[in-house]
Amino acid sequence: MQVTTVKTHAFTDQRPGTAGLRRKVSVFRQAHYLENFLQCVLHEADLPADARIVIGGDGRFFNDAAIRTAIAVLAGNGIRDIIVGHNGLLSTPAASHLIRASGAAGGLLFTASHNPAGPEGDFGIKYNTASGGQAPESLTERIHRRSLTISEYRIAQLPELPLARIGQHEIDGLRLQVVDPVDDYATLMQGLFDFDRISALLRGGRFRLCFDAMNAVTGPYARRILERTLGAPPGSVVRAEPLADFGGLHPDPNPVDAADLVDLMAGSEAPDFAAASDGDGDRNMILGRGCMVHPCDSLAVLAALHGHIPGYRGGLAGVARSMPTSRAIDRVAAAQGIDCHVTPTGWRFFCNLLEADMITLCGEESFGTSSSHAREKDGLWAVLFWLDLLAATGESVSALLSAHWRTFGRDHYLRQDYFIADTDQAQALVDGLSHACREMPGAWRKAGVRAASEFDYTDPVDGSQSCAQGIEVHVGADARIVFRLSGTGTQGATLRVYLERATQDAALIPQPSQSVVEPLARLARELSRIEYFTRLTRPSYSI
Ligand code: G16
Repeated sequence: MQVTTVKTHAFTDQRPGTAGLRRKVSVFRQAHYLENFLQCVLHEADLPADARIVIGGDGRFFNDAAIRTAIAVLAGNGIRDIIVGHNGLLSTPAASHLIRASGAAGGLLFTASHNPAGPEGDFGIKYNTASGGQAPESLTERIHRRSLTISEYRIAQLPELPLARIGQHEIDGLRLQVVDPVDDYATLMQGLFDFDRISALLRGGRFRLCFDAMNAVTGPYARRILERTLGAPPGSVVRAEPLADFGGLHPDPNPVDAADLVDLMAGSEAPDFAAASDGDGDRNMILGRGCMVHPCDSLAVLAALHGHIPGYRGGLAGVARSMPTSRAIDRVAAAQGIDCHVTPTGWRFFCNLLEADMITLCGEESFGTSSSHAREKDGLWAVLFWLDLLAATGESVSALLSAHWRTFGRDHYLRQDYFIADTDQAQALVDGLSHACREMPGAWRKAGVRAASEFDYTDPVDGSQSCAQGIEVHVGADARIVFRLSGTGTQGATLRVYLERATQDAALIPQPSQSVVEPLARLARELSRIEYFTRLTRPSYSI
């Protein structure tokens, strides 16, 4: 194998965010950009010479070219054992599982999740460690530091790689295994859920479901598992073909980007159950006839009813949520006498807790839920969990949700996003809030502000610290506002304002969350002076 050392120059913008490095495709296509980053990952990941690496992506534009480049850089650095998904496809949870199941030293996942795809869209890369989970912050920071000084990388000259041919290929000293992306993942799901019970529900003909794969990676997974294995009628999975531009969609399963699914479930022809997933298959949105299950509630319901599910009958070691996620799960944990850990936003913060067996279920407001079966969030897993619950209880989605609220109360919840073109303005706004924390309870007592603080996290497993992870403002006895800047965008900044009010009041529980939290939204605008800093008078997006 011929290996070349290529002289390069450093890029200053290769600091990974909440979930890997995400940039415009045009940025990734600059000469040396991807190779540099990969070389820095390989330097810092400190892999053994015989390391096996798993590679896959969500199929978006540039996926194929990036994977070929990655294999060449890996081979150039002496890595000769590579597993790659057929045609470069692997959902994020399936890749996480494959890394663990194959004893790989790590994995490269090419995805920008729900961000738009295509030549003008976004691209991304994540490095996952042998645990199957995303690189911890300490490692991504080292990768970033190295990216600022890199001067050369090593790359192998390889013939055309047979990514479309499943099987084991020996190429000039490189062992390349091209695998079906669904096989191992489907077996994993079969071990967790009662497939006979779900199948009886779906095959009966009376129960109808619609799964929207949004032209992204989950199509082949959902078709195989829901239709071919479990017997949902063909056509139950829609937009099932992964497309390089996701068909122009923004594959983010939420009520704005999947509004047509919400409309379908509100109409007279609504099926019994609907769900959607995102670009790389780690997010989920669950809907019943006439209702959407907010992801914060979904996590709480799954935790409360886990005893119905074969894979979780042994009980939960504990649960976790990210700080901005509603506190619905906290009350379930308290009732079950288990710990509820609160982490910064970013799935990677759950990984140490999962590895240490401190938690079994975890989730986030950003439509992500998962368990100890993988080290990433898992969209289809959440769908199967819900279907198994429906099959076990014979109840509808809305009946399970209402019963949950009656038992535990409800957390009305809304997230408002402000797209701010000028990142300095966004930072100034957040800095202003953070400086004002100490005085806030005194200055805003009449408005009900009880406490305000910046969220700092100490990982209970390795003691690592992550500071300034958002600002939490407690209002009255039962409400909370959280402010933080998104770490997944590729342009400008996005201020996220999370509004939450918990209630046990039977009259308030069924009200729309939007109206219940509106006073908090007003207070959030006043506290943060959004209009002063950004001239924005209303959120760009509310979900
Ligand atoms: C990623 C992370 C999640 C996080 C979400 C939103 O999800 O894995 O942990 O909650 O981004 O992050 P932010 O608020 O910083 O934009 P995904 O599905 O995009 O990989």
